[in-house]
Amino acid sequence: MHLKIHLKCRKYEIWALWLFSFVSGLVLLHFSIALILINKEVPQSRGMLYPRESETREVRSLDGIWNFVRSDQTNPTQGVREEWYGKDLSRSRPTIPMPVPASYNDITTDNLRDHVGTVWYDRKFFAPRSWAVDQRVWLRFGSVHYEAYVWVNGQKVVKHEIGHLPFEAEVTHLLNYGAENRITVMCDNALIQTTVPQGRITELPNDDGMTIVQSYTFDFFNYAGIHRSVHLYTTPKTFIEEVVITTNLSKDNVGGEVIYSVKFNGSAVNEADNSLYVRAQLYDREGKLVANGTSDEELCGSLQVDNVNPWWPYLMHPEPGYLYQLEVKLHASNDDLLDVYRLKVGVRTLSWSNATFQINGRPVYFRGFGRHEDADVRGKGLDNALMVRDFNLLKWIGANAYRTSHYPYSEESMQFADEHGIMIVDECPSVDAENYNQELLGKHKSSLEQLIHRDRNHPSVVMWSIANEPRTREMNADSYFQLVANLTRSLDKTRPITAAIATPWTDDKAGRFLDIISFNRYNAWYSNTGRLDMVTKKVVEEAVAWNKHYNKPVIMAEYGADTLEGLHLQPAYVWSEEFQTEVFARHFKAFDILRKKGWFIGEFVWNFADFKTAQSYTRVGGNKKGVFTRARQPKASAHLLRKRYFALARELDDSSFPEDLFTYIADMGKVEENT
Ligand code: GCB
Repeated sequence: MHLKIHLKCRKYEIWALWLFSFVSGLVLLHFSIALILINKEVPQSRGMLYPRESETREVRSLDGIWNFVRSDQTNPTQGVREEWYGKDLSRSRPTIPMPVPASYNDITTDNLRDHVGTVWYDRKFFAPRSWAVDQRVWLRFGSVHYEAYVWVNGQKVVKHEIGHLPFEAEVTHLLNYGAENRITVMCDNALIQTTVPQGRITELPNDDGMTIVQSYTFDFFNYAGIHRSVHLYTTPKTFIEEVVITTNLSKDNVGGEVIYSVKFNGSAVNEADNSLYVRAQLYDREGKLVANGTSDEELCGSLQVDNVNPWWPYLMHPEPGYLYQLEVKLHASNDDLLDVYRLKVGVRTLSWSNATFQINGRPVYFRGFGRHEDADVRGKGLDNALMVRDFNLLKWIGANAYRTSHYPYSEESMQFADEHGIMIVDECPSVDAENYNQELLGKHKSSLEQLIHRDRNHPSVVMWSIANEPRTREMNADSYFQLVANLTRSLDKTRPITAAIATPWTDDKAGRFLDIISFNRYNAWYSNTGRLDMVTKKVVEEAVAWNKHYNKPVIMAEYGADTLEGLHLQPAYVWSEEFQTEVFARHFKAFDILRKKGWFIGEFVWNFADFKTAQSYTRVGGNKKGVFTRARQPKASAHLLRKRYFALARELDDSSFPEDLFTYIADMGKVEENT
C-alpha cells in the first residue's frame, strides 16, 4: 500500500514537474528565498556487512541472466497497478534476457539506452531445504540505480532510493525451502530535482506526438539497472550485524592498536542476558595469530599488535597495502559459538592540519585521478576483468590515489584498493547540486550516512568528498553545506572532509565547512581554449587564492583536455594527443611551484579513462579526457604522466623507477661528456 502511495506521489511529482517546467525558474527562485533548511535526523543504516562465507554463514550469488521488461514510458506505474510481481514477468509482458550485474542501456540494439522511467527484472532460484532450519536468509543488492522496489514470491521486500549503495532485507519468512522462488525487481532511473544527483524530466513534441526526455547537467551517462551483484546469504538466528574498526599507531609506528566494536542482532537472545561476548583474533598475512582478546559487555575491545606492519600507500613503502585478518566470533553466555565473521584490517593513522595531510605521521602528496565506473556494453555494471585491469594501469602509471567521482564505487573495488595501497577520496553521489531544498538535503545526508556506514572500515578511504561541483554561490548553499559537513563529521571524526568545487573562490560559500579544499579547473580547455600559455600562472594564482581565503590544504581535483586518440597535430591543437600532453606539462610546472609552499597536497587528472556521457555536440562519443581510452589503452599523455608520477614517488617517497620508465635514446653519459 505504502509502495502504491509512493508511486502515485512520485508520478504526481513527475507530472507536476512537467507541467510547471516553464515556470520552474520563477517558482524555485521564490522558494529558495523563502526556504529555511532544517536539520532533520537521517535514517540510520543497519547491518550490510559484505557477504562472506564462514563456518556459520553461506553465500549464494543470484548473478546471471534475468528476464527483463521495460514499462511504457507514459505509464511507469502500470506494472505496480497490474501487480506484475505477483507472477512470472513473462506472463504479463514479453521478456528479453538481461545480464546482472550490468547497466541495461547498451545491451540491446534499440533505444532502450534512452528509456526514462521504470523497468522490471525477474528470475527464479532454489532455496535449499537445509536453510529452513535455525537460520536467517538475507537478500542483498550491491547497488541498483536509481531506485529499486523488490518482491520475493510476490511479497514486497524492500525499497531503496539512491544508486551506487548497497541495501538488503531479511527474506527468511518469504522463501519456499526446498522449492523454487521468484525475485522481482522494479528499477526507476528517473532523476528529478529532489534526487541525488538531480535531473529534470520534460515532455517535448516529437514527429509523432510527444516524448519524455530526461536531462541532467552532470557529465556522465545516467546508466541504470542492477549494477552490482545480488546475493542471498544466511546468518545464524543471533548474528554479528555490524563491526566497526578504528586503528592507532604508536609514535614510532612500531606498536599498533585495532579497536573494534560489534553489534549483534537476534531475538533468540534474552534481553537481560548481557553476558554475550566477542572473541577477536588478528592474523597477519602469513596467517600467524598476532593478537587476540575478549570484548567487554558492550562487545567492544582493542587488540595490541607488536612490531606492527602499518598500512602504507603504494610506492610509499616496499610493502604497501598490508592487511591483517580480523576474526570476530560471537559467543553466547554459555560459550556456545553463535556466529563468525572475518574482515581485512589495515592499521594506519591519519592526521591533518591547515597545511598538511599525513598518513602514519608522514606527509602525503596525492598523485592520481578522477575516475568513472564505465565501460563499453556493460556501462556501470560490476566487471572484475575491468577492475583488475584498471588497478594494473593505476600501478603502472605510479598513481597513489583516486577520487570515486562522482558516486560510491563497488565494494569489491574498495577491497582491491585496500589490498593495493591505493588511497581513495570517497565521494557521495551529489553532483552539480543546486536549488537547495529540504528533501534534497535529507537525501544528500542519507547518501553520506549510507556511504560512511559501508566504507568506514576501509584503510584505503582517507577522505570523504561530500559533493562535486555544487553550485556553492547559490542562496542557501552555506546552511546546506554546513549541515551536510556537520553530519559527515559526526559520523566519522577520523577522516577529513573535502568537496570538489568549481565556483570561483570569490563566490564560494561551502569551503569554510571543509577540512581540505579541492578545486576543479580547465585552463586552456573551457577557459582560454587552446591557450597553452595561459595555464601555469592561472593554476598557481587560483590555488594560492583558495589557500589564502580559507587557510586550508589545497588539491587540484580536476584538470585536463579532451583528446581523440590517434589525432596528432604539431604544433599542439585542441583535441590532439600533443595538446593533452602539453596541457599536463603546463600544470606540472604549476604544481611544482605550489608544492614548495607546503599546503598544496595533490594533483588529480581528469580523467583516468574516456567515458560515456549524454549526447551533446561537445562530446564525440563521450568525454575523451581520459589518459586511457575507454578500452583501457594508453594515450600519449599516459607515458608523460607515468614519468611524472614516478618522479614524484622517487622525490617524495624514496621509491625507485621501474626499469622501463625511460626508453633508450642514446648513451646519455657520452652525450653529457660532449656538451
Ligand atoms: C567537471 C566535472 C566532470 C566533467 C568535467 C568535464 O568539472 O566535475 O564531471 O566530466 O568537468 O570534462 O567537463
